[in-house]
Amino acid sequence: MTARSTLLLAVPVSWAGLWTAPLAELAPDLNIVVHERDKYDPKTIDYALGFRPEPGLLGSLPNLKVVFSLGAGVDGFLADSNYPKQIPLVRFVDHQLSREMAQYCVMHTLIHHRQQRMFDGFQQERKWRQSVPPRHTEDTRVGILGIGEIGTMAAERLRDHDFKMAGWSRTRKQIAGVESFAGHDELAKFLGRSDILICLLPLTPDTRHILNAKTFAQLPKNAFVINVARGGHLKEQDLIAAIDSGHLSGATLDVFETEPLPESSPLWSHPRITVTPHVAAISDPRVMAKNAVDGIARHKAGKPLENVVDFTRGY
Ligand code: NDP
Ligand code: OXD
Repeated sequence: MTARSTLLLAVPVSWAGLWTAPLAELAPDLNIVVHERDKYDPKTIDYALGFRPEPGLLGSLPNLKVVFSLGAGVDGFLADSNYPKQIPLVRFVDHQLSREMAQYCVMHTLIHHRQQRMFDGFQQERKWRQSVPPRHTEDTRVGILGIGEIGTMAAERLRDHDFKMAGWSRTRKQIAGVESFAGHDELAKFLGRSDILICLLPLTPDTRHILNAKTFAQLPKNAFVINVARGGHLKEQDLIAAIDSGHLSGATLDVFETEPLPESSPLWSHPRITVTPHVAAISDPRVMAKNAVDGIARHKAGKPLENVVDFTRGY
């Protein structure tokens, strides 16, 4: 790194240490300031790194050059109506993150497919029950909404477990063993063939509340839903109603409209819903720090940045 630049870390102060240490180690010449912990002049900030920065913050930095997201999803930035869209926003794309996400999808697909929660119940009751109707993997159709970086890896790994795979995206894909459905015109057909539906879409105005009563009605009876993308994709009351009516067999949810999920939420205790606290993938802060340091070096060298968000698409 040539001239000394300043990076603003826009994360809760109690978490900041996770990134300041690897950033300082990887880029000793980089000046690091933590929002709400350190005093700083907004004019001195060249780069910013964060996940859900407070609205208006990034727009108040007159010399900001690049923003780096700590997450793959950038809805936390785009929710800020004052986000400075002339400044490139780089999202986090990482093999390890995709692998953990794919693992979560495989694990919860298998837990459902192999009826593990039912066996957990039998164990609680000390019941030895072998007379369980088999489910044939080749006949079980898994559909992934969003077949990007993470969705593609999840689809390939589930395909390798012999599930019948399909993906839905804006543009047509060619992935061996994964049927491609593209655009709104093909959504109903895609849903109609999805016994297990996994949401891996970015949260944008087009995809908000895509997991709603109409969508659930288009799924086959007894379909199962896994939402691992954003809570804003799901209408929680519609999901509960579709499960309670007997149309859906259940759901696994890692993300919620309000996080942390309030103690009063009925999702916690629903017998057919599994809740995890937004932990499908926990990225290594060192990898995240390296991503930002490499991006800063590219920017300084005048090289094109990678994984830049397209503000017109919203992801
Ligand atoms: P990508 O941008 O690589 O992929 C997004 C996919 O969604 C693409 O296939 C894209 O289509 C498709 N898509 C977007 N908008 C539409 C639309 N309107 N209609 C149809 N398809 C659409 O994202 P990632 O795979 O990297 O990440 C996906 C999401 O996963 C993140 O945005 C984040 O919300 C979530 N996530 C959750 C984590 C967790 O711990 N729970 C951790 C990491 C990510 P096309 O390919 O045609 O552009
Ligand atoms: C992400 C996340 O978007 O952790 O990376 O949710």
